[in-house]
Amino acid sequence: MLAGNMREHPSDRVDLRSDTVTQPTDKMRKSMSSAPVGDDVLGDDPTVIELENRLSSMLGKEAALFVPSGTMSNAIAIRSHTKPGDEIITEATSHIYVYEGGGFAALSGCSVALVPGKRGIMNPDDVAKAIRKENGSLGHFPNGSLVCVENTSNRGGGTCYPIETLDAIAKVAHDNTCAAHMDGARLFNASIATGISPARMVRDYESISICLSKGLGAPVGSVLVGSSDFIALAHRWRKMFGGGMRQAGIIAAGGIFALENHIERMAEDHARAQKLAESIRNMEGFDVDISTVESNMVYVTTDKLASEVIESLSSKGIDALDLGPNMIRLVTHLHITDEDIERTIDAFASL
Ligand code: TLP
Repeated sequence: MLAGNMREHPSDRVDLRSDTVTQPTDKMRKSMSSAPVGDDVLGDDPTVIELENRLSSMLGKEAALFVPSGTMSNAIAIRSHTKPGDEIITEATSHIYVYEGGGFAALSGCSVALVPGKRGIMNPDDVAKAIRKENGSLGHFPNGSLVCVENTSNRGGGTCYPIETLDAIAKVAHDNTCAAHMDGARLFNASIATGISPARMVRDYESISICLSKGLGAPVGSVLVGSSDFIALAHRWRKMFGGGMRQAGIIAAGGIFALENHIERMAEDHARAQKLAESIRNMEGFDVDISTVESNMVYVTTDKLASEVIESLSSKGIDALDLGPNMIRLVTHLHITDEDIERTIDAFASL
């Protein structure tokens, strides 16, 4: 299955920094260039409407909203579910906490209760312990009102939540009158890795954010999915956050193409990440916790400074990210071929 894969985007470099680096393929560009468009702020763009309808039905929900980025999608979800002074509950290394500029505080006026995760995965009991309520605290506590779950977990290593854990966390949230939001930036990776349908995974979640511009390989955009009432509220916040786009069908078409053509192939990205991980973990000076390699990411710990390793890799044509003093992340995606994996393994071996 892995053999004979062609690089869609010609480059003499192997770019493993993120799955966000993909370029639209020729076929995707063609579908974008011929997409019918309209003014989506006026609700007129047929391609945006088609994308939203497809994703809401794929996830078994009523409605969806196309937004410019995963960060905005999470921000709109948080703003729609909470009031200023509320608290969100999320895993300590989650994207919402670590990488969104503190948007939950600045844009929603929320504090955060952090749950320690194992490989980025929260335990339902720890989520329950982290939920605080104003009621009964003589006004001391904020109101925990939203539990956020990231699947796959990026900093966890691209790890996938077991379905029982997803269900149990949503139950804990609901038993404590909290909403449950899923940052499903890489939900389709989780689905391919676990064999569980996206609709089943998100069954008990009120809102889900899906990124089109990561493993799916579209150039721009995310989609927030939920009930009709929730999406009506989210639509208002998208307006206020400045995320309404006019003839957005031209980019939504890339998302539709990706949903039709790029989901099943993620299995190849996962197999290539596995190959990378297994080869690098046996090399002196490097280690990989293989139990975290469940999808398209490999986090490598290094004896040397990660920034130095990145520089040496770069001189050999391999691009990676240092995400800590001794931590390097490699992410496989649409443009990474078997030859690229061999080249990367050789580059690590020569360091
Ligand atoms: N993640 C990016 C960086 O910001 C770290 C990456 O290269 O992995 N949720 C999750 C789980 C994400 O990993 C990301 C992006 C987002 C949300 C935000 O998406 P964008 O970049 O579209 O705002």
